Amino acid sequence: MLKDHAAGTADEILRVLRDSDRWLVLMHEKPDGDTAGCAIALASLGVRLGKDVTLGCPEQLPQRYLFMLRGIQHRVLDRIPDDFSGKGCVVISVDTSNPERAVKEIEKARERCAVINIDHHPDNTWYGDINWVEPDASATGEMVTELLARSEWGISPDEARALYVAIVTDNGNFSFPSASSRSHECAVILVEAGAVPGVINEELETSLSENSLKLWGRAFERARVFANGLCAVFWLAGADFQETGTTKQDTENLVNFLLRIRGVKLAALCGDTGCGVRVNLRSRFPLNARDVAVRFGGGGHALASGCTIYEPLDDALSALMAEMERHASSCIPGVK
Ligand SMILES: [Mn+2]
Repeated sequence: MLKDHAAGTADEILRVLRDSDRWLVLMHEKPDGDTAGCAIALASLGVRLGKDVTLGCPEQLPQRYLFMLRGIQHRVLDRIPDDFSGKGCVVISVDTSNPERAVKEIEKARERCAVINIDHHPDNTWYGDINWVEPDASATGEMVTELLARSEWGISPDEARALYVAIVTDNGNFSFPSASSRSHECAVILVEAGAVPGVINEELETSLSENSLKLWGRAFERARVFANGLCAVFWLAGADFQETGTTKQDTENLVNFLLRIRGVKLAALCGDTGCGVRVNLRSRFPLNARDVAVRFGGGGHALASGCTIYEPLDDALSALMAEMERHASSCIPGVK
């Protein structure tokens, strides 16, 4: 159940959706299951309501999530289309904490149409006309589930499937500390609306390619545990992607493996993208992945965050490891 304030915002969003004929539903860069599931569910709703819907993404949607589309077209957009303008046009941005992570020119789009921002990242910059931000939600998928459950339109089986994917991919199948009674309540709503957890799990967990496994093998071989066993890193160079025929999309969730090493509470994957080293960070309480990411201009959640370090890989790695060690010793005295 939504608290009063959130319920008011949700009702306002429903009103704008009802009154708008053209919807542009947007995912964030490096799309994950949460942003993809939420955006696909909303696009499906729009199609069901007879709206003119565009589902947009700053880059190609990973193979793993294509099964959610069910005939819905998605477009890679380098910026918000110029002709997306005027009364009846609404941009809906999901799971996207700031304009830099969105399709370009989302802020400019506000001059010509309404922008709705639905997100659960605590560092969301409130860049929309309507901002619904709930850091307690384990996924933006929970919020969209509550939004649709509250509407007169209900949730179709396809939308339920996409929202279930959004939730389970963001809260680790209800295993992360973020998973709450609310997460489970949303799951009940979605299963009753037609989501089949076993089938969804099979779709998600059998999408690995041989090439990505080979890429992961390279990272695993390089795993390094340090700071008295509290921290771990591994890395991938540009050549690793080329030689295995993979892209950075094949590294989603890879960093989580490091947290399975006994004693490790802070983990990082460094991937050389050719224009900076992309760092994925994960932590277990009391260590805080976001505290490390912000030192390099990044952000995210307390236990899952990221940043880009604009240095050669070796320099980026040593700066990162020093910062991780510093953070670990500040949280747990006697590390060094
Ligand atoms: Mn999310």
